[in-house]
Amino acid sequence: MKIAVSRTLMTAGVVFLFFVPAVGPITLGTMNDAQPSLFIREPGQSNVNIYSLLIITPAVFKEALQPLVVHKKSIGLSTRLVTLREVYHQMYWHGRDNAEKVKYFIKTAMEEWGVRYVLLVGGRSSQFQPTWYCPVRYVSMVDDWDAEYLSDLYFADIYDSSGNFSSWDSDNDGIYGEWYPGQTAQDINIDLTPDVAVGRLPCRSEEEVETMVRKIITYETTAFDQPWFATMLVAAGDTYPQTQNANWTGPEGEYYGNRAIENMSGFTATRLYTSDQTFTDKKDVIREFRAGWGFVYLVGHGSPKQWGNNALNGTAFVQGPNSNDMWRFRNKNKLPVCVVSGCHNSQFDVCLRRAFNASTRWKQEGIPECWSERILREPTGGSIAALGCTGLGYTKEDKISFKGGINELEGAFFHAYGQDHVTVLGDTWAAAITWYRQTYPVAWNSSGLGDSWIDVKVIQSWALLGDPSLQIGGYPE
Ligand SMILES: [Ca+2]
Ligand SMILES: [Ca+2]
Ligand SMILES: [Ca+2]
Repeated sequence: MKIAVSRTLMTAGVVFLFFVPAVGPITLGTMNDAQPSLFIREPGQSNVNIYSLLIITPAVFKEALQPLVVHKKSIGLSTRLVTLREVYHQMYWHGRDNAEKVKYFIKTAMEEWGVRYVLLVGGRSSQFQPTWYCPVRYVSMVDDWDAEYLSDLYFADIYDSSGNFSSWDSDNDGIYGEWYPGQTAQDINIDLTPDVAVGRLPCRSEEEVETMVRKIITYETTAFDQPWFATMLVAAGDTYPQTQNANWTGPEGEYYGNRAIENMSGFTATRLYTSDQTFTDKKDVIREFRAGWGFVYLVGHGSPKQWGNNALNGTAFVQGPNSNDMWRFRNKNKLPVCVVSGCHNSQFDVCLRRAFNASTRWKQEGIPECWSERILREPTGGSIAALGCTGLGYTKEDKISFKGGINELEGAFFHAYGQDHVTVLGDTWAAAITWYRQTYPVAWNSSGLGDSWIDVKVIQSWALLGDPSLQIGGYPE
């Protein structure tokens, strides 16, 4: 009888033994739905470079993702697709809920396969029930707007600073990332540094998956050396009017836009700024978007539906494109990486049900998809990826120290790409978060809503919607 013994899969101390006789798999102490381990390795076999990219998806999207798997393999990126059913079978003994099972699976896949990039496929599966195609993690960093918000960083911060599984729930009560206003953190010492690059395609139908697969394949095979790629569009304004606070001098959004441009060596930039009235209406952004850009950076204020910024000194709010305008871009296959700076633009749990509640309707959460989801899957153009906030986007103006905030994190992203040449999208995302994490150490015993609390929210809420293994600028033929 051939006996294969997997490594201890997880930290819970349960050795998962698989005996594999001729008649098929029999497992020790598991239920009858247990399956052979995906992680069996031969004695002495070192297989830590087996797969670079792990795609986790519900079975319903598996077929639509096959062309992406074929494409990734064809460009030399070893890729493994697993369904959530397989994940839950493999992690039968691990994880208190489905999101934690996914996280344990990612940990095992890193250790047994050498996975570096994880693509989560699936958004909400209902506009009326709180159900998902692929699990999400809410964190309880409560402020007077967000009782909780989504954090995909949870799936990337696998290890704590001691190398142990990072649960984000140190008090072990099944509520994650708890830090309430005016109190010290209940879930402390969360590492927050990514150990693997994680992105999500928050798709809700096979058709949306097909659109994203087509966009990714087209981008990676055609963007290389194209003149449009070496260009960057920035739209911004006076995020904080000085009329409201003497410290809020000058147009902050434009300042950060200029800094991003300075970091993007070799890129030709176009600025649409409210201060010189090149940005006075959303038509200005829509018109320019059509030309196609390597990067688009929109710096201002947002909601799940809208984005814009103030005219100088806050004399008026200039609306930029909202989620109903994406079809107007018509930039076809010239797809930018879009960094949208504002509150809630990437709040990908919005749904129609929230239109029936006065508070969530007022917050513009009663819509079928958020701004970043919409631009990501627009079939006639839009973007190849969207980076933005799932909650309130705190800036340095919200901090006592007057340093850091979401704009600094975005700047680190452009610095990582333009100066440090980190060209795989998920790595660029991770580099920015890692820089921020190191630059602004967290005091977990400080008060909720204070500077450390803000720093935690800034990096937890900054979601990468897109393929983390995307080669920015595509591959040469
Ligand atoms: Ca970590
Ligand atoms: Ca907790
Ligand atoms: Ca200002």
